[in-house]
Amino acid sequence: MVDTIVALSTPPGRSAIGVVRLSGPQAFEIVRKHIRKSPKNRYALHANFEVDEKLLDDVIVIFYEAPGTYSGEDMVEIFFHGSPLILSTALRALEKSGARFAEKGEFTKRAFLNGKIDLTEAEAVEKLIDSSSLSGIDSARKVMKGNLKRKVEKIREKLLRISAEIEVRIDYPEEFEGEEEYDFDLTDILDDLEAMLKTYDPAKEAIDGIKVALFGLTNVGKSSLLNAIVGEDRAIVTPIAGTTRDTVEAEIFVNGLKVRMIDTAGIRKTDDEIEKIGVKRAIDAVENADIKVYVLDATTSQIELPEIEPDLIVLNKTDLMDREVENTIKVSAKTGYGIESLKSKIEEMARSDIEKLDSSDSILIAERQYDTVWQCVQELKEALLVKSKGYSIDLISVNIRKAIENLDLLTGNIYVDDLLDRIFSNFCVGK
Ligand SMILES: Nc1nc2c(ncn2[C@@H]2O[C@H](COP(=O)(O)OP(=O)(O)O)[C@@H](O)[C@H]2O)c(=O)[nH]1
Ligand SMILES: [Mg+2]
Repeated sequence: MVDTIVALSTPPGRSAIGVVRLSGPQAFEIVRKHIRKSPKNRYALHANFEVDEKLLDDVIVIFYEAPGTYSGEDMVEIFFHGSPLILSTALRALEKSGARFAEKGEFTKRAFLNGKIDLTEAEAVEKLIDSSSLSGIDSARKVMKGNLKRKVEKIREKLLRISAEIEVRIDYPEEFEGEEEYDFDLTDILDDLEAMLKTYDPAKEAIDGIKVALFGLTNVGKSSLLNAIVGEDRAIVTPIAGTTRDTVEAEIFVNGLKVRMIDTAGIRKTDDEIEKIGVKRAIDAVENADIKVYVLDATTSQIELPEIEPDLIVLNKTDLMDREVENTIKVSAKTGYGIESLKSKIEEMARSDIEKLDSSDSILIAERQYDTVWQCVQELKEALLVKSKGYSIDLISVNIRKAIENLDLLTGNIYVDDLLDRIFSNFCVGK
């Protein structure tokens, strides 16, 4: 029999209230060992919670009857006063009465296993909680409501029909003798999938925050600029070239948008072993950044442009020398001049990316989702290539089947336990 799980669903520590959740076939029975009230579906009941027939706390309890619940099982939520001692005593008592402590994400995992939600929706629950901006929450909510799932189901149906047509020709070639080669069109499907892929980067920015890397030659003032932007001394600043060895990261919020500022080692040729590693890390960090900001020193006679193409160029130390360089934002890390315009510019660039999400309905919000859709696209392109070369339809059928398989992996129509463990281990306990 399926066991009944219990967990604290609010963060540990003192709080106004602490919510304990149970899910499983014995949830009602277990709770009724501590609460002398009959369950009433979806009613907030005021009750005494007893342990060993002694009052522990007066609580609000809600019983949710299966199957119309989050997990698809009988569930109970008990609202205690937020004392860590009351909560740990209650949890231990519920365990003694037959519940098992839940693993991370186990309530949501059960929702998936009971067919209440698919994998994309499960992933959206976590992203919604973790999201660093309201746009991220919007994107996650769309996925949580099943928008991605429904789109994928439609595409899958179309591919299944094509696959079936091909299979029947493979199995009964005599029926189709004299007829023309089977023709099929993947344009719409590929367009839809490619559009989906394009949503991933902005969605990641909206959910995790925008990564902005400062890069440039040594001593141009990158570390000073980071400090000026975040408003505290995070990175070490000295007049000595090559001070910054490792990347330094600091978070700020610009009008509700999380920006992860990354300071990097100055990029130059060096024999210093430590600095060499720093330069490599710098290049990696810049390549991985959503917005690459190249910092120039206004006092140096030659203005060198970098190998990595920047999204934004900043001219620093303009307090020492005011000069005009095309397409740059003038700043001074020392006086603070131009720092606010730089922040606004970064915000504007990030928003123009993220705003694309408003008009998209099928958004990919997890790397795993991106990977499966990407794989599906590769299979379909391969199918088209095989078709254009006039090879036998047997070969095409393999690619189409693999494409369908990737969509099944995306929604969790097919899955392996390992994958579920990986997905749900990122969740909070009690979700
Ligand atoms: N006058 C002036 N000096 C600056 C400015 N930004 C940085 N510096 C100085 O330039 C030197 C190198 O700065 P640092 O931030 O360590 O440069 P990094 O190597 O690019 O990280 C330090 O002595 C800073 O005080 C600025 O805007 N104006
Ligand atoms: Mg530095």
